[in-house]
Amino acid sequence: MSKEKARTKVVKHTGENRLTPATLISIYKNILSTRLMDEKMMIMLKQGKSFFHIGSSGHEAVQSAFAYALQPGYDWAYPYYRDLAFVIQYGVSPFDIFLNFLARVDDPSSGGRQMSNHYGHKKQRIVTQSSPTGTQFLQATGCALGALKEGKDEVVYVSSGEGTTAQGDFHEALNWAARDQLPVIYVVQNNKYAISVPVDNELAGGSVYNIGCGYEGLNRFKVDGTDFFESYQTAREAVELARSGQGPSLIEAETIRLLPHSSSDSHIKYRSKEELESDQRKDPLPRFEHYLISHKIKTSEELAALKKSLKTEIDQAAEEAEKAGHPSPSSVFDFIFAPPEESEGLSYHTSLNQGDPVVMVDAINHALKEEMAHNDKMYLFGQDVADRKGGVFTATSGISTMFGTERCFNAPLAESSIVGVAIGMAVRGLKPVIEIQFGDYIWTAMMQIRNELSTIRWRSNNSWSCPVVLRVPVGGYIHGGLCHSQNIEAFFSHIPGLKIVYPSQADDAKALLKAAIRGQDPVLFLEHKGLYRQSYATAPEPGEEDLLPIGKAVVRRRGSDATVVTYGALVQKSMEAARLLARENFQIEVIDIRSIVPLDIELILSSVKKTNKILIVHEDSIFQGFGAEIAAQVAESAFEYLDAPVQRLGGKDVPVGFSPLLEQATLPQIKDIEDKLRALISY
Ligand SMILES: Cc1ncc(C[n+]2csc(CCOP(=O)(O)OP(=O)(O)O)c2C)c(N)n1
Ligand SMILES: [Mg+2]
Repeated sequence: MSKEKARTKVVKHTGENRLTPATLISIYKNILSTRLMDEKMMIMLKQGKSFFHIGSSGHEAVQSAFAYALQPGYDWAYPYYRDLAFVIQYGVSPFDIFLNFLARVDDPSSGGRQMSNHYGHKKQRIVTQSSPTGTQFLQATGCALGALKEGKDEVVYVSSGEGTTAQGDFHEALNWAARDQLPVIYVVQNNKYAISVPVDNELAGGSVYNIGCGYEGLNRFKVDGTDFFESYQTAREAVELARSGQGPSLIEAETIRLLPHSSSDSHIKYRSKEELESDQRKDPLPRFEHYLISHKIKTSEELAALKKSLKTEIDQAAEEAEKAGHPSPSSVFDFIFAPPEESEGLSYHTSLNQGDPVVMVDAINHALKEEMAHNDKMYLFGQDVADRKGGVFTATSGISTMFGTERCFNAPLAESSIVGVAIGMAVRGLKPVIEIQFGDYIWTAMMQIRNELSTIRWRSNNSWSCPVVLRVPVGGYIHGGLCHSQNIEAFFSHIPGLKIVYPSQADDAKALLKAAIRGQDPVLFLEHKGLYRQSYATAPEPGEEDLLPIGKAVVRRRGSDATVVTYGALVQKSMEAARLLARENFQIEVIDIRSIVPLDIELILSSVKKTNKILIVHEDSIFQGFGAEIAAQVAESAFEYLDAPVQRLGGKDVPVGFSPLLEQATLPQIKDIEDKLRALISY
């Protein structure tokens, strides 16, 4: 289909459907079960059995319609917290929902780790959902991109409320999906409120359907989401379009929110009695009942009997779930990273092969090329990464030419898109290795990194993993000013579930990047721009199977008078300071930690126990810099061995200026290290 021919329509119910009476009854049971479960959970909440609930009541028709139009376990689903009717129609049992509600260990969503209503089910292909509104859109888009790359005709469903369409991630997702004509369906359930904020206060023009109009190639539908038949007609059309390669669809489904936003909300504060009454008249449940009776599929007596038996079933499911076990407190540490069995088969080398000398950026380029050849599930994308540019630093030069633009391609200029799409590809078993062009611009992707990427394994209790590698050029000393000089490791080191590597030499860069790519965890791989072509960061090139373990520091220079712990661009400067001091017979030990997370604290402590003095040196500004963590751990674990207070040297707590004089005044210099060391030794 040409992009110009994308469908746009306000759907009108034709009154026709080809569904059998048995199917209609099963749909009715789904809608009714959802309603009964909402009621049951609100009662259990009042009994103090759980802590939170978000109701689906009023949204059931459109949710049931889309779940019915898709193939559970084949198609992929990113349902939002209000999607109970969707998930049970998609094959999750009421018992499993109650396990989630009660935070029990067998809850298939998260084993009691995430709040209720955060759905996930590996077998049904319901991908673990987190709490930020909007992040799911880009991940669903990435999952759809993955389907396309793998040549599968799978469709991806993703949903949210209307308020969430004000988020940038929503618009970024529409842009990418329309650009690549991806098989993804965005179902926006418009219940007119985002908690208390009305839709016309949320969106310019107040219409989700209209707001999608600028994305060429996007099919758009507007339906009455309280009408099952209208919703189902649209769902079938959107699924058919996606499955047959005719592009993504945006559906605005008008729904009603019969309950307050959540169990923590009281909507009588901001909604009128008249409005609430008018919503009741659109309730999909009695409307569906009326349909079944008027079409002589069921009598009202039969429906009453059905309701009674379903209520018993729901009550029993809840009771059974109450008997289930709780997660054990000691399990909190499980699945921050991949369990050891997932990393089996990786063999690490601590002494690397010695090939020809290579500069760091070429070592990285070679690692990427070798790994692209090694793993055909690997995809490489970012801004400007494709040839002929091959990356603004040439790290990806030649790769799209060698492996095709199917596997190495330019992403839109949107960091959240790059990370979100990579997450969606990774959960389905692909290996995205992405480039964020400058660390200074990673911040728009922070939500995807902090609340999604790094939590997926833990929050799904090991059901899902997300081994994305993010390559990020960082650092200063290159006259880059405020926004091309930043160091970012301290911010990210605070996030459990994310490994961080920061090499100082070409050989380490290659062998560590290869280990990151072959591993099963998300890795933030920091590359210092100033080291890319530095002669002192050049090293003999390691071989194709040389992998260095992440989390192992190295002693770059042995000494007995003091230990310098450092990384990145400060390794060479510290080595230089040590060399100058050696002329005065001071012997400085220099440790290059190479990985920020995990931190090789053992090597640091063993050195401090020998030298009894420590200086931590980094380029990033000093206040809350990563050195603070090292200092604290050394003070805690080696206090008795210290002959002087733990010392730190870092960048000044100011932005990096463009003028060489300002830059020099801000970033640590060799002389600064030398002075600090001299003072430390003579303490
Ligand atoms: C990024 C982010 N900001 C704020 C919140 C808090 N929050 C949760 S739901 C919600 C309202 C969402 O409204 P809408 O998208 O219309 O969905 P609805 O709940 O009405 O179905 C808000 C503000 C959040 N979870 N994530
Ligand atoms: Mg809403």
